[in-house]
Amino acid sequence: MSANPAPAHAPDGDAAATVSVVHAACPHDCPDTCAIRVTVQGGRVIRLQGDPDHPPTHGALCTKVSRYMERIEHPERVLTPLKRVGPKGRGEFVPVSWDEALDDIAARLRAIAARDPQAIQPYSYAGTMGFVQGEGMAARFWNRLGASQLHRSICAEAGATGLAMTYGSTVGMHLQHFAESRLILIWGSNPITSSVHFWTFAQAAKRAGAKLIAIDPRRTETAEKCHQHIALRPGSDGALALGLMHELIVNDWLDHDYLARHVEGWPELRERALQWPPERAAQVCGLTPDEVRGLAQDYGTTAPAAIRLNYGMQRVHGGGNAVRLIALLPCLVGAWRHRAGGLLLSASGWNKPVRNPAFHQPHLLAGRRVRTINMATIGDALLAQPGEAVLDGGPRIEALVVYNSNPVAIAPESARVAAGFAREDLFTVVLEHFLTDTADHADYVLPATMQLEHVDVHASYGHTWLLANQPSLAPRGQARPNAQVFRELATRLGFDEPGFADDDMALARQAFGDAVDFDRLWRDGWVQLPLPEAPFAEGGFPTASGRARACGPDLPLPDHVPNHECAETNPVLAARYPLAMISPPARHFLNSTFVNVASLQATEREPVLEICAADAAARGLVDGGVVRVFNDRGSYHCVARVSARARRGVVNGLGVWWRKLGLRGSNVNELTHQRLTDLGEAPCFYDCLVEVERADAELAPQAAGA
Ligand SMILES: Nc1nc2c(c(=O)[nH]1)N[C@H]1C(S)=C(S)[C@@H](COP(=O)(O)OP(=O)(O)OC[C@H]3O[C@@H](n4cnc5c(=O)[nH]c(N)nc54)[C@H](O)[C@@H]3O)O[C@H]1N2
Ligand SMILES: Nc1nc2c(c(=O)[nH]1)N[C@H]1C(S)=C(S)[C@@H](COP(=O)(O)OP(=O)(O)OC[C@H]3O[C@@H](n4cnc5c(=O)[nH]c(N)nc54)[C@H](O)[C@@H]3O)O[C@H]1N2
Ligand code: SF4
Ligand SMILES: [Mo]
Repeated sequence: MSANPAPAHAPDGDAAATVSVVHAACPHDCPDTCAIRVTVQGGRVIRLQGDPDHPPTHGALCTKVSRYMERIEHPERVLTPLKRVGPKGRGEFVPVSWDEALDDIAARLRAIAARDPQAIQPYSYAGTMGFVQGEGMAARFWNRLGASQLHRSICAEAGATGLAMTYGSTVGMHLQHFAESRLILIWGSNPITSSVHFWTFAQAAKRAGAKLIAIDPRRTETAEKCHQHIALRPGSDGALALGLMHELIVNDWLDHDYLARHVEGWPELRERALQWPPERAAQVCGLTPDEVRGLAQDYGTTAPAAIRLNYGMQRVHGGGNAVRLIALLPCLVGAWRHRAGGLLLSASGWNKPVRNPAFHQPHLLAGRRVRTINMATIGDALLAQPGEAVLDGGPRIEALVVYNSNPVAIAPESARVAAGFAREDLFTVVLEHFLTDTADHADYVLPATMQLEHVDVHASYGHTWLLANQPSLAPRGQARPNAQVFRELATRLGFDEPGFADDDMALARQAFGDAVDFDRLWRDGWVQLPLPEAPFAEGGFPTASGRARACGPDLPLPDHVPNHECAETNPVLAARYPLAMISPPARHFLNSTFVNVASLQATEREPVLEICAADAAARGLVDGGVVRVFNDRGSYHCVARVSARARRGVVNGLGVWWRKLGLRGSNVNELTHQRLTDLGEAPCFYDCLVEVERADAELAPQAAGA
């Protein structure tokens, strides 16, 4: 069974001279989902560029993906199946054949499934966002097996849940219309790092005279290029939104007609907001009352005003409520009336109607109700005994199959995650490109293809185009697409339903429903979804009532919810660990992807903790010195950067390094915890108290990576 059509040109005969251009899509977990043009000659990629015709991409790829060939041709890429020979976590393997690996894996899974298939746990996220190599064949396999489900909460669930409660779906403004906004609040987002194509539109607006304001505890690359930076405390965004509403009300900067016709629960929300004068909001946020007033004035008196909200602000206890409050701001001022006004957190709801609901073949579950494990608490789940709530009434986890994710590095409280992965009685399979921290714990590592080597189709959570990814290279070594691996396991387990015979092209064809002309998508590389320009100019939110929702009989009013770890909720802890730590992405990594690409690692140099001069001086820390960052969960060694990027009382531990490439085999998630957000049961990476001390004597910086 062949998974891929032949790549554009194999290196034989005439083809060696032929130059062809192939449509690809960037697979990474990034709102920009760029269209890529791959120029191939003689089986080799001679050029990789952003598609100049695709409006969001406009010909440019970010620094990371411009280096894609370094990742594809990386000397440490896994090219054969590997079987563990050393202790878990040590990364000691021997090569084995695909048949040996798959036969053994199938036998082990069959034996566990005979007792209870729910003891088998898939663990995957958005290493690739492709529909085919994501859950395309995998979900069918898990459904048929009756394996445990996974709540894919690691990134966006608090915000997405809050947004959908407010608007009815994860929908918002169109990316390209930000270019026409007069005011842009860049809220909990660092687009120069994480969404550089949005930044291009924001800069166009800036050149045309728009004011840009960053709302972010960290003085990011983006914040320093905005006209103003509001450096609030992590987890205080809900309070800021309420303070802004207070000012919009008392100054009557409201669109009464919009509120009356298109918002449910406005009288109740108004009452709550009136309890939040700027002084109160400022106190919670660590700002001055004038900063709150000034921001409200800008927002209340400039049209069209747009908010680029992003997921950085919802990785705290109150992240869901904060998104609900912020999402209501454009309704107060009627910003939705203009196509360049409103808010964008996620655009993924726009493509929901064209996704094929039968794609994952839920009928294969055949009525079985299976338990769900939250990926945010995988550490606890792996260490739990039956009966503990984290196992959702199911059995102990006996087998784990990881693909498109690196949980040992990226999941919170990584000491617990690593301890779980180290369990001798756990059978672990990891589909990967590299020996990541997670793969080091596997019983089998299976070599996966990269984006230029396989078929896929993509949608975006930052824009409204669908993209095709045609293969342009033959797989390196013995690498196989994820979908092919699950198909072959299905065959070995005797799953003979027709869905398991679909090859990758068939899967690509099925991912979207009939509303999408697949042949056109495949030929052109991308198609735009037909959508209204100013979607909520006349209300029409995808809620039951068509109105945006502040509250209702089934929906309590949103409120400021303080962090799990802060002086307000836990003064004893805050006395011992007085610094709030956030861990936003380093610019040249994408989560833990690219950390092992030499040129990008060289740019980031070493794992760092940004700390302001006053907090550093109080602890005798010097710029460039090694520090120990710690709390009751563990210690993390990194290099101090005494920097104005950090505000007083907040330290920035840029993520997410591979543990084994860090200074002492740990990364920033050594310090984060597994408690969850108010909505969506998501992790609280940026809700974390720590203390810092010098550790130069313990470890010199030169020892990094040794
Ligand atoms: N280069 C690069 N690009 C990426 C990623 C990456 O790792 N590297 N990750 C990708 C992924 S998975 C995602 S989900 C998106 C994320 O997209 P964004 O959320 O836009 O990405 P970040 O750059 O993490 O920006 C989050 C910002 O929120 C700030 N922040 C932290 N806590 C708070 C808070 O409580 N309130 C407010 N207002 N701000 C806060 C951080 O300082 C940071 O600057 O980016 C994607 N793009
Ligand atoms: N402290 C802290 N922790 C965080 C965050 C943070 O800001 N701070 N961010 C969080 C967020 S927003 C997210 S989304 C998560 C992300 O966490 P993950 O989804 O685990 O993302 P990555 O770390 O990029 O790991 C993806 C892995 O998938 C692999 N991969 C890519 N493509 C393929 C493929 O086609 N096949 C196979 N088999 N493998 C593939 C890559 O090699 C890589 O190792 O991390 C979270 N963790
Ligand atoms: S990571 Fe984001 S910005 Fe970079 S190429 Fe991919 S989609 Fe574009
Ligand atoms: Mo994410």
